[in-house]
Amino acid sequence: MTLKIETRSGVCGIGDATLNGRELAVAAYLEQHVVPNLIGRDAGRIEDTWQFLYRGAYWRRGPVTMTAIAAVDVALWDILGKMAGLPLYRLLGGRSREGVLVYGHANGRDIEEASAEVGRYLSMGYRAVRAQCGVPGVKKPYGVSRLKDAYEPAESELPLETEWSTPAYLDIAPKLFERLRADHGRALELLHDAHHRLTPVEAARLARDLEPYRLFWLEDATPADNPDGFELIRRHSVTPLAVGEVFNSIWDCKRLIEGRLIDFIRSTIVHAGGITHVRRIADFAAMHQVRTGFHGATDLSPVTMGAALHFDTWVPNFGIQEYMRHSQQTDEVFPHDYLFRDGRLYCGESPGHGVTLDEKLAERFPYSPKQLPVARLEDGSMWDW
Ligand code: CS2
Ligand code: MG
Repeated sequence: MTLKIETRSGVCGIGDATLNGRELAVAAYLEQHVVPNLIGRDAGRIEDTWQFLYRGAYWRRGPVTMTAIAAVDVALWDILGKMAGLPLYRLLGGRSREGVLVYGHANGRDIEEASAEVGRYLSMGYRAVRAQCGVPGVKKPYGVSRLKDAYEPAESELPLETEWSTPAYLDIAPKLFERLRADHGRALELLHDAHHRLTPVEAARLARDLEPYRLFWLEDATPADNPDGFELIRRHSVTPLAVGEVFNSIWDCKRLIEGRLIDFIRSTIVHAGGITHVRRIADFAAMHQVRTGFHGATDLSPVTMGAALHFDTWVPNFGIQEYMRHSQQTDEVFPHDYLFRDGRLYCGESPGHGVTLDEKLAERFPYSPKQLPVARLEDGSMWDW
């Protein structure tokens, strides 16, 4: 879902509005409730427009609202860059680093295959890799996909039913990382995503069991709806923790950050109110030694990737950026100037965020609704996917 804003003088900016599996809700929110408020406004009043859309709606926060606001915000920053003739990172305050460290996803049906995939990522030049593997006895476990470069878990019109077994997972996950360190050494950065499936005490056990393998982070160890759970994990382990891809506001992050209950904040531009809001989150995180680690699965569009890379190039407390490659079709629909070299992404120097939209080509790919899977325990109980 892409929003295009055009000024009276003919300058265009684009913003990503993709909320995977709930796309049309954001489209309706934009079309019916946001766009009529934008007509005739000064495109340069980015902060005021943000406040207008956030405070002015009375109903605050939530993924649909914050994704819609993000789309407007990113499109306006893009316009500002084009009007100033400057790349976005320069508008934010200039370069803090040359390139942006990224991680890709290696996964396999078993430990053997996952380790071979990590090797493949290393040979592509990656310095950091997220690793996931199959769980014995579990059909369609999280993170093991047919696609090896992209990551598109929303596969069917109605949610795919998948299975989950926490005991089997807690048994295999440390074995995976033991093997990865044995096969690939200590220099590589390794990451892992538990995708919200553990209770706090289970997450504490996993974080502790993974300590010998020095993870860069353990992600979404337990659902963050209740941030208190992270205190329990912290009491038992020094494995760094990352959280926040499903957050949409600084208020979701506040307690976790100020309590130093996490090490990396994952909330990214498209789902957390755009550059204007994520900048506040990053500054707040910096005060508590928490670094950024933006979500960057392929179900976030190249527009979000482009904007995130400018942000990552500027933000002082940068940690890492997730990077899965979009399909060739997606790359063609969204021409962009960022590039990957030796494990890092480099944003370009074109004005704005450097990503454009080929509207003619996009017409060739009509919307086909897909929802994310759901997960159930072996006895049929609904679980977190
Ligand atoms: C995942 C996401 O990349 C990640 O860390 O947790 O890919 C997530 O599953 C999807 O973006 C959901 O649409
Ligand atoms: Mg994740």
